[in-house]
Amino acid sequence: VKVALIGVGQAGGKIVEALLAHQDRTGGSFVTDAVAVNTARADLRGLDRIPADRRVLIGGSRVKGHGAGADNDLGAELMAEDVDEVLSVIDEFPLHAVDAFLVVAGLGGGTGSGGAPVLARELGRLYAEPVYGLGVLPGRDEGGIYALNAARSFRTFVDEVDGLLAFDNDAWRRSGESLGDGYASMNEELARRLGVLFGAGEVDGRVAETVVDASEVINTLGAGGVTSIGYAVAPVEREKRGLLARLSGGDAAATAIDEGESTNRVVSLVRRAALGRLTLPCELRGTERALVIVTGPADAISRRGVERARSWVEEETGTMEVRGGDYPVDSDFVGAVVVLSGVTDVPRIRELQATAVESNRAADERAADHDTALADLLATDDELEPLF
Ligand SMILES: Nc1nc2c(ncn2[C@@H]2O[C@H](COP(=O)(O)OP(=O)(O)OP(=O)(O)O)[C@@H](O)[C@H]2O)c(=O)[nH]1
Ligand SMILES: [Mg+2]
Repeated sequence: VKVALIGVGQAGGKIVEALLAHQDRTGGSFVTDAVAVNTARADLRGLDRIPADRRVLIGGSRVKGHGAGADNDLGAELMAEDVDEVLSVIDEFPLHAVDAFLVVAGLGGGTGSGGAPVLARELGRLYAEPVYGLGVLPGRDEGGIYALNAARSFRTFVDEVDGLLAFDNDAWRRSGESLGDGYASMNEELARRLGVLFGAGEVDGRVAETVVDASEVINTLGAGGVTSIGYAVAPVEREKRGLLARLSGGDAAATAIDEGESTNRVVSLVRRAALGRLTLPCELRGTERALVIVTGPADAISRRGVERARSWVEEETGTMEVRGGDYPVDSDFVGAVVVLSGVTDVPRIRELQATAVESNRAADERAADHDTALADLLATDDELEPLF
């Protein structure tokens, strides 16, 4: 699946660059183009892979390149005012090569949180290609304003895209790491998962029926709703295989053993991917659609394993709509990606929405208290005449 990436805000830009770095490292080709949009000039300068003519400063006449300061109403306004500048850069993309757009943003701040849903709406209006979102949820320790921003942005963003991929910083935080180091490794983990998801369906020259194609990815993501992704890897043990083949003395016996082994390996990898840490932790039950992608050297991907894993995912999720296939690559490991789309049992989203509602109520209360306190502090108009 060829995607055009648009990062909005600082997190958006950094994650887009992490995807570009991942693609360079793995020799992939799923990113057709990449743009970064920000209200902060310094954040745009801090990027290093996205070329200067693909960095768009918005809101310059109002916030002078200093950012939206975690005000996502402002972020949305600035994007709406300057969206034509963003669209004119996107218009230069080789669109015939683009299967989908991916709008990436951290939802806790101002620029990405407010701007990403506005941009997604415009893209959806103008282009026939699906528009996906990638929304990053703030950590619990980031505080009330970030939770409130994320909760409001999330519910808006999900309505404006054909599918919202979610990543929860809170679930991926590691203690003892500086925030910067933490983000770098989190962005890499995310890139690895998206690399398999979008890289699948880009396999040239191999048209085996079992290879995942772009339409399977799009049909899984593309009917709206929230998507979470699981991932697991295991090394391929070539020496052991060679030894077994020698000991058993015959090719047929060796193949039989290998097939059983690799079937089990694929099934257990897929289970680990689905039951381990997801990009957005959620219950498997209640998922609307799923996609199982097994990647690695073609001879190590057991077809029977993929089929069994698919049935297992069907049982666990309770949906019949489980697609699956291989994504052959040259590597010394086998990996499994499980895409869960249309997930509904997500404790973290429920919690964010509740926190946001509560902090809204508390803010109203505080504002009222503050008005009373200020009135108390100052003498009244009868006691002291104001200047004008
Ligand atoms: N996963 C990940 N999350 C990040 C990263 N940088 C920031 N975040 C998260 O994204 C949220 C939004 O932060 P920014 O992207 O800096 O905000 P912004 O969109 O630039 O908005 P303003 O600075 O308020 O204009 C933060 O609350 C963090 O939770 C990153 O590199 N990776
Ligand atoms: Mg910023």
